[in-house]
Amino acid sequence: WICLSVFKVHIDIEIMGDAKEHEELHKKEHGQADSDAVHLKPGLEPPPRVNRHQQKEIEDDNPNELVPPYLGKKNLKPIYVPWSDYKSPYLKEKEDELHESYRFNKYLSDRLPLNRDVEDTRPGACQLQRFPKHMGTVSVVLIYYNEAVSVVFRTIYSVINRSPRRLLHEFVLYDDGSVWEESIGPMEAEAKKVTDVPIRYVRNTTRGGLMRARTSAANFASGDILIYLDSHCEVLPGWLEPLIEPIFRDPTAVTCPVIDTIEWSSMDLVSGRAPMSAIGSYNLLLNYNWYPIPEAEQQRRRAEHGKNWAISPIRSPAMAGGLFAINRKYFHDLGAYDTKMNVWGGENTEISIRIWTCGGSLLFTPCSKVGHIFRHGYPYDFQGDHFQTVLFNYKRVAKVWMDADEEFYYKLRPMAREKDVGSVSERLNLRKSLQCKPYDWFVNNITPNLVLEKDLAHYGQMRSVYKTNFCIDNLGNEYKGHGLSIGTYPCHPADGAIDNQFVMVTKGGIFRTIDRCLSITSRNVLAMNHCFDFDKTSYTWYYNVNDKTLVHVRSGNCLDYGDKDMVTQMLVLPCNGSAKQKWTFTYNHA
Ligand code: LR7
Ligand code: MN
Repeated sequence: WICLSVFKVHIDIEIMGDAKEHEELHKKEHGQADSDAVHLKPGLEPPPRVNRHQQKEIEDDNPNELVPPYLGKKNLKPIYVPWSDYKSPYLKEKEDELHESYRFNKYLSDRLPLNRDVEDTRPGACQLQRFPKHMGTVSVVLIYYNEAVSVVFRTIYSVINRSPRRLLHEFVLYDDGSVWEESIGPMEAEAKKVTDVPIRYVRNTTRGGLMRARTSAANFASGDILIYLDSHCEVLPGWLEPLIEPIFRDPTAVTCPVIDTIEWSSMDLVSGRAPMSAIGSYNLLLNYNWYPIPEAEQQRRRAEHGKNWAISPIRSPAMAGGLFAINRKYFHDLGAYDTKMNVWGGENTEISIRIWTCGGSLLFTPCSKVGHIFRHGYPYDFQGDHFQTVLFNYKRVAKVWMDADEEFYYKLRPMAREKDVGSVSERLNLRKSLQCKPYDWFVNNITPNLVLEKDLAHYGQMRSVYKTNFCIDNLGNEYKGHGLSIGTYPCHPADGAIDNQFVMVTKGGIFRTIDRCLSITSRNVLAMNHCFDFDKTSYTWYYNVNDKTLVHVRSGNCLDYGDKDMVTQMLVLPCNGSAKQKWTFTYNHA
């Protein structure tokens, strides 16, 4: 089959068998034809899924051959952005100006080689692994909106240079209707000189948001496995084989690489923002976060993987969202994405719950690492208020997937209750037809951090009687680690986002924030812990509605305000009846 790339000019591209379906879907979603730059030619037979490189190798191969991971090419002659002035003196003003729009150092990116080397920072044992030589072929799918072309192509070059050719089927480059014009034509012409991996370029005329873009882009792919990457990544040596091996063994496995940080300012690749000792999950407000690997999961890995257990795949409740590999057919069977979600956010939670409850599994693969530019803000608008757009998507997740916990979510996020999010019947039907397990199963078996007694006795903001304008507040420490202290802060307006001040006392005596359980240290300091795998001997509390004290049951002591206005640490002290030890909650249930 012929593979053509598309510049901004009109060129016919031959796409796979489901072109018609794709067009239909697109019309339904956008009420118009797909794109003016791409002219679809429906009704063609799908191409054979084995590329000719693979074909040739299969012919002269021992089919059972095991091979080491491909570590890639190094010290290549640098390739630069064709129109770049990378040799001219560095202009600080230019750098600042571009940073303003792109929210990362685009000026520097445009001057750095597109095919730069990166170190293999994986554990040493990763290089000793052996993989089946043929595990199917991969379509690398990049969607983007207002992205700097230099980072898109640095992503592409990194994949080309660090993946064995036999496994690469194509790139799908899907421009989600960018309004900043930077032509990819000359870049693509350069890339063609060093690779024959097809680059399928598709340009949507209107912005669909990342859920619709990823769903639509998948219809242009024909490899066995889809690998989604954000359009500002660089893969590390040996990234591909460990990422796709679990899918080769089980097509319902979905895998995520370990994510390294490409710093937005220096463009340096730094190991370990999301350490390989983490799982992904989300908190009670559905925000994604990293958590330590539960002890039970470590035991499973030790039992199943022997001496190399430390580099074995980790079962993770959720994915961050942008970087993952999935069998292409499985992606479609599983219902792609909820295409009624908008712009950004929530799709990661949705697909994660769907994977687990509908019979699949989600794995983090420690030997596969990919760098990602954590930008310094967003280079695009959220088609409305950022918070409200994300809330819309989250509520759709709650309505479709969370059963009775939908109500619990509204308790914590009252603003979501009245929000109109349109019909979710299509997604509910999907859930039914896939015979997915209940949300409770997910909570009890997959997400240790969400296991929680849902009967709340007292919750909302916890206000001091001693200083009535001050509330208990996690001071943003919640996401910083384990055992961190919690303090007080001026109370936020109750009808706003009070996330940092939301606390609960359950009927069983658990005192917690949105994401952490509260206990006391040996020095009687109130501290935040992950709600699993921690010493639970000192975590039971009792709120006395009559004298308004919060009593730490084992010691019999009371939570005390302390002596400053705004405290960053709180103690439990012998109860003394003073106003410093009196508190009120927004809501109390008998
Ligand atoms: O309207 C849009 N159309 C798009 O095509 C908005 C975005 N996009 C593209 C965009 O160009 C990018 O390639 O979608 C991709 C993701 O957008 P980012 O890079 O602005 O998102 P992010 O990296 O800040 O956000 C993370 O969470 C999102 C939740 O919806 C997505 O799942 C992102 O893919 C996800 N990124 C990662 O998981 C990378 C690692 C994060 C960590 C740790
Ligand atoms: Mn990103």
